[in-house]
Amino acid sequence: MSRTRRTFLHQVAAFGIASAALGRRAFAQQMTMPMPQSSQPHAPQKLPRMLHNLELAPFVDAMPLPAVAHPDTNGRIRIGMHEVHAKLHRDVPPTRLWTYKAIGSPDQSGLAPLIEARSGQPLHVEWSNQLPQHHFLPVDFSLHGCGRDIPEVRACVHLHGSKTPPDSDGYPEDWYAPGKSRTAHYPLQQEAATLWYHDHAMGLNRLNMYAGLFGMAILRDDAEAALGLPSSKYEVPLILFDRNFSADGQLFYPSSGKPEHPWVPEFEGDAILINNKIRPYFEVEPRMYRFRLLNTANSRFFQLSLSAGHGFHQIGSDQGLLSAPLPMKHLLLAPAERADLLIDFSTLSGQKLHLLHGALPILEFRVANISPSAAYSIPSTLRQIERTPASRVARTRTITLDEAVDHIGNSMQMYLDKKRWHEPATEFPKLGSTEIWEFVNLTEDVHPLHLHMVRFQILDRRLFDVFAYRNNNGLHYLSDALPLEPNEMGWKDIVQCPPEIVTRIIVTFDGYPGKYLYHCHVLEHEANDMMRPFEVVA
Ligand SMILES: [Cu+2]
Repeated sequence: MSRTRRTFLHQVAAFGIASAALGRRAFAQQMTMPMPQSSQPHAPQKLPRMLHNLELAPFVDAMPLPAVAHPDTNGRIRIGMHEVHAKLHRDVPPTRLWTYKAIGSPDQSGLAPLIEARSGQPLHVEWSNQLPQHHFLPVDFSLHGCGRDIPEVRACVHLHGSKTPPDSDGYPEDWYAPGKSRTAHYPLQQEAATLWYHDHAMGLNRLNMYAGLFGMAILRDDAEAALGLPSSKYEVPLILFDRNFSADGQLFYPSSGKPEHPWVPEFEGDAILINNKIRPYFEVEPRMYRFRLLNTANSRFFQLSLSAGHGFHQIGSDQGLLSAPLPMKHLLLAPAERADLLIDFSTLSGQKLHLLHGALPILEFRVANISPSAAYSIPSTLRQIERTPASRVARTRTITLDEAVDHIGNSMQMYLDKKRWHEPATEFPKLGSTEIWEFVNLTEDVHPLHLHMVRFQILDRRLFDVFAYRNNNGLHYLSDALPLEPNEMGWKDIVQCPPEIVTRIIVTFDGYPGKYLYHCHVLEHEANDMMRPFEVVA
């Protein structure tokens, strides 16, 4: 049994069922901060001298906030993709990044603008690719859709969590080269939620996003505004991710050591960044705040808590508000997941509070030494969330999550339903119909699966007999349905699928007909080849 596998089992025993749904690598990531050497399953790679991020002084940089991009009176915004050099820590030289910024903006922070939008008000974004002609991270030309016969730098933008017609959704093959732009039309006929935008170019997006091509978009509606939640400067985006740096402060992305196939199955960086600063501080007043959390890491799951056992309330997840606030002490945030939190600093005048990932403080809240603001009472209910009834289900699809390994167990490729991206679509849900999709995880990883265009509800998870399934003896369950985490009961667009478990979601294909996709949001998995088309048919 591998060390990480044992770690997983010990953790399951220690944390009980709440943590059993997390899986092997999520646990491994909580337990260790691996250096990039550990991510190289093949020949040793010649490493540059690395920056030891954990030796950098923490909390020396103020956490910046993204510039806000409001649409003009016609609902239009123009955003370019640019290379910048940004200071990510006081003691680290400027780092080359690729970022989005409003066209004409002198912003060199590398922090993409926060798009503010209204439910039901169409948004039109011109996305302009003004990136260099060559990539500065190790492109794997052997991945399909990634050959040497096409431009080396390609981009396309997906507004994650949006219900968007297919021609504006950022289909991975709809990429365009530097010097070109596209205007996407987002009807935004959906409820308030924390959305985000990021690159989705075929075979490249794990590198483009590692380079910095992501940003947050907040969709608001009247129902949410009527709740009187903390707003303006008391509502704060927290965009979390991890990176590795070479000693000169440049991004380091590991390689397998095989020049013809540098892809790695996943890896974690030892530097944790929030809003583009390594372990920053943030000054707050002694009062209630609302934080919009987003995990934009390639592979890392964040296990978050506050220091000194301080609690918080989760009020929203991927697709907007929960039905009621949940008092919590720990939050697991998979890649691409969002969490909307309320944190009360009103009893902490003059004190410090830390946001932790595992045992590591990653953000220092400095509470002003002033009298607390008037008490804020959290609304007891947030919105009605009707559970989608099983009677509405037109069909159930069973989809396996698969991994191919070489003779010594190195991951070579991952699949959905044993098929690759370029094979023809096999899922054709009818527009407006409701289906159950059950994900049978035959791998050792947790896969955060994402469906484009739709929101869904998580139904349940059950342990199953992997050995019997592999030997064509059918699906034999080894447990009853495991209880969902209470914060999984809202509308979602990411579902964590742990190993050796069947995870079921119920989804209504409301929206638009056409070609979409679903994929694992561990970006290395997605690139090779855990991504499949599906087509909504009218
Ligand atoms: Cu995955």
